[in-house]
Amino acid sequence: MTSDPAAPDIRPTLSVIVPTYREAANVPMLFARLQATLAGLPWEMIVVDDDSPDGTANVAFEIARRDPRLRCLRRVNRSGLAGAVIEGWLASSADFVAVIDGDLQHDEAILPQMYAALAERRGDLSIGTRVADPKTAAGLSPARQKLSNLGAWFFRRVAGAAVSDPMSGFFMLRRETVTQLAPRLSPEGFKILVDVVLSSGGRLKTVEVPYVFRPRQAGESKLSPLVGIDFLGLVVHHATGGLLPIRFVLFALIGAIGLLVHLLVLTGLIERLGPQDFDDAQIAATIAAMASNFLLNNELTYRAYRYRGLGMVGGFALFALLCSVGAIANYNIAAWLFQRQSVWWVAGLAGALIGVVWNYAASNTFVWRRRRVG
Ligand SMILES: Nc1nc2c(ncn2[C@@H]2O[C@H](COP(=O)(O)OP(=O)(O)O)[C@@H](O)[C@H]2O)c(=O)[nH]1
Ligand SMILES: [Mg+2]
Repeated sequence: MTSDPAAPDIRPTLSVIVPTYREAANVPMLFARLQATLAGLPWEMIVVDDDSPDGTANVAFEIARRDPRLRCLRRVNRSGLAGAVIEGWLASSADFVAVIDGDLQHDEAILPQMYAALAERRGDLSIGTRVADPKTAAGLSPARQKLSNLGAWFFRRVAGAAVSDPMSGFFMLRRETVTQLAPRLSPEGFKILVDVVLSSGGRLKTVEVPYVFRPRQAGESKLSPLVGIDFLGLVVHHATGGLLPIRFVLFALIGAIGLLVHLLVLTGLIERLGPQDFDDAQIAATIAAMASNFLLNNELTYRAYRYRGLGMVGGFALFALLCSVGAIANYNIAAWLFQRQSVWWVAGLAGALIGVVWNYAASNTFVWRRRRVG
């Protein structure tokens, strides 16, 4: 036990959830900063770690042995950012729950303001909004700022909610709100705030607290800017009343990009080689499309289970093999349907649908199994 008067077993009013993957160096620093910022409020920090190879969970448990304000959920054979946050929220018994990145990029000093907005019932959802530093104008890079503005504009259109930084991973809500929303949230995503707002049907009154986004100090980023596409997946998922899982939406979206790659490569080769080499051009285009599908799915849809380095060769071979089975099924079903009712586009569409569902199921089950590498 520490001598800090806030430490004795008072039920926490606020649980701050920290999803971590390889953040061993940052966890003790974040805990110390929360102690300074949240002094006077019964709070706890819940680290949800996906079995990081750098021993993040052990670092957290080491602190937890001395101070009950830190708890750690260690997950094995399960990974993914949104799922970790949801599990952390559901492990809390506090009145308010927050989420903050474990890499010190979010400014924890605004937590009391975020808390006050909810406690004083000025809103249901407090969001930490990233803004540029007024002194140095540093913060998000111009490209990221543009992307972020575009995201906010699009979000306003689809969600009808004016949130200036919907991609923010730093926010707070009442635990009862989370309990109501939890069954509708997707554990596969990255942008959990988008999911929360869309799942609530835009009913949550939001309060924004600006802060300057800091550069990462220790460790490295695990998310590429590409994960912003998961935003589209979430929108389609909600537009279909939750029927299509976001992972499937991403998979199908990437499949559509693959089709584009196929047609581009085919056109390019035929223009160069001439139509007599159609068969070779078609094979090359198919391989290029498969490679594009594999790389994008590896980077995005199955990010938590992705192949790296040489492992990618084996992963790609397996993916290509299983997709070939999908292509054969697609071809045969379309041909059979065309014979029976001769509407070409119905037959083609049905074949393609069977193909994408097969490829998705096979990818989930065999290619990106529940495994975690590096
Ligand atoms: N539990 C868990 N945390 C993750 C996972 N991927 C990323 N994180 C954490 O999520 C937070 C944001 O990730 P980060 O790599 O900083 O993303 P960036 O700020 O967009 O570059 C950090 O605290 C990461 O440690 C994951 O698969 N599982
Ligand atoms: Mg970060």
